[in-house]
Amino acid sequence: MNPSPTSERKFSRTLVTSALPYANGEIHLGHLAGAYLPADIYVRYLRLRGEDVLYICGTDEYGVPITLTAERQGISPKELVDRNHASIRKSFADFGMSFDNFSQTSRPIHTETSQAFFTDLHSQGVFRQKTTEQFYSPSQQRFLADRYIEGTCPRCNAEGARGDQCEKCGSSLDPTELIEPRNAQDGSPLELRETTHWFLPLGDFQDRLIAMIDAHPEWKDNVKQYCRGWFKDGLEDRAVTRDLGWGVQVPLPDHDGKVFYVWFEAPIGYISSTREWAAAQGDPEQWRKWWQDPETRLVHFIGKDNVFFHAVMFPAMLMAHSENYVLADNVPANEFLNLEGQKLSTSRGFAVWLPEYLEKFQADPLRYTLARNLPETRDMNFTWEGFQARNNNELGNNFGNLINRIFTFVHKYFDGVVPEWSEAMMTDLDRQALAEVEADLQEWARRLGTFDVKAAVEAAFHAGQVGNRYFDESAPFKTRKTDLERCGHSLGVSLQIIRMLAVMLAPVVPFAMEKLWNWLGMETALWRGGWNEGCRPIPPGRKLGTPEILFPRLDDEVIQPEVERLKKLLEG
Ligand code: B3M
Ligand code: ZN
Repeated sequence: MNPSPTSERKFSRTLVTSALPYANGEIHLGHLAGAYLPADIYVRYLRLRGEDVLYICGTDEYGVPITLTAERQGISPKELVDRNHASIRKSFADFGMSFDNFSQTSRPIHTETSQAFFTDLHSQGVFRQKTTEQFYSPSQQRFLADRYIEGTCPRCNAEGARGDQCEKCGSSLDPTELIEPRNAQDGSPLELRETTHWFLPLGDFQDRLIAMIDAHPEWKDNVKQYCRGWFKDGLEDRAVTRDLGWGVQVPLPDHDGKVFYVWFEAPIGYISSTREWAAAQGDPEQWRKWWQDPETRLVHFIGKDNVFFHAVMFPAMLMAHSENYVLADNVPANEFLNLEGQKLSTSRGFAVWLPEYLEKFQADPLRYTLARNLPETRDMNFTWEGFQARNNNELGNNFGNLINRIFTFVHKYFDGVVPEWSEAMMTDLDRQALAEVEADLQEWARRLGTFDVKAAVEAAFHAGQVGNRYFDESAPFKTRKTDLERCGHSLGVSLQIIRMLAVMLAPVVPFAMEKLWNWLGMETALWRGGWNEGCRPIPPGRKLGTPEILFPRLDDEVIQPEVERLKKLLEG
């Protein structure tokens, strides 16, 4: 049987994080396919294997986009993030995301943790201070972030270009390039004033970061390529403070109202969420076992746009800290998910939002559809038609139908009790089917161990096909009339295939597989080492539960309205 996922690397526990979603709006399919579903499948796999795993996340609640949204809605940033945190937490829970803790970076524990982290680096003299000129608004008596500045685009002369980008010609800009820069909110003139910020000298850590990447040839090519590109250009100093109102205040007497740059404190949010979890366990210091013990394997699940902050900036921060932190053992970053062949666009509402999806559909079909088509090495595409096909043809016909036929036969002809089946009665057909599914189970475990979720689910799908083929060829619907003993034996063999399918599908479609696990009368808790029992034969004589339809069909009348909705958005 496969060695445990962490034993090859001499780790005794795994700490898994998913990128903290901005509390600026809802979760959509692109988020799920990127940093969340693959992580949840991996964490559930480790729990199935009885591994010691902690899954940490929470909402990322600072940054300019959040203050812009709050101002547009006429509420405070705190009201906005609290409302969105609650909605994101609920939709994640309903989708089956099995976090051990889901915190908020606007909570006091994060302020305390990130300020202590900054103070440690500052007291070591890690930061460089630089004075630069920034736009100051006399009318609002504050420095303005790029998004709060507008003017005439120097490239295309369009009005209303923003300090960071011109929407008209797409040029990325520096605010000082704008013609007649002014306050985007009240149109008042601006003036350039000096301001001093603290910078993390990333170049000082470049050699250690290169050594870290080189020590992990198993990391995905996209991640290694991005990093090597940044190293080739030479890592520059990175500001860790901003002149903003909403953020974690710089804990220095001369902070002058400055706050941390969101990407400095957000990754520290993984640590504060772990501290919050440890305190809730009644053992506040336990967080150190997860972050400062070399036997912890740290894995960050993210989207490709977050590689710099997880493979360069955060590791450099951890290296700089005076205490020994573990560094990421892997950063499996996914590419992007497109929708009906188009790029997702939250600004145009061209997305499938998780709360709206869950109002009409179950979580399992979406988990399965996304898992079968994850953007692991290149951007992938979601279509409603494909979703319907995966649900009806694969979940329904391949798995659901097989499970239902076997349970129905056992209930109808063997009183719902696992029939006599034995080694002595095995035929080549029986042995071949079991060997193929056992090989699929091994492949499934191997693939999940290297974060190849899509290939792991493919192995489970193949096992379902073998199960269906075996049922048809062993033909219990015939042998029940001619040789009831043979009929019982083949149903017993089919139930061994079903228990292995239950293990393989559990991380992907947990809601359905928890039901199946109970119907099979399994004694071990599925998510606390269910793998061991799932790999042992189900003996004759065990009473089986009564099945129900696990994956209801989805007909055109529920799919078409979703297709039409997106078409209307595209037509504009
Ligand atoms: N809030 C997610 C994003 O860039 C960002 C991740 C923070 S992880 C510390 O969409
Ligand atoms: Zn322009």
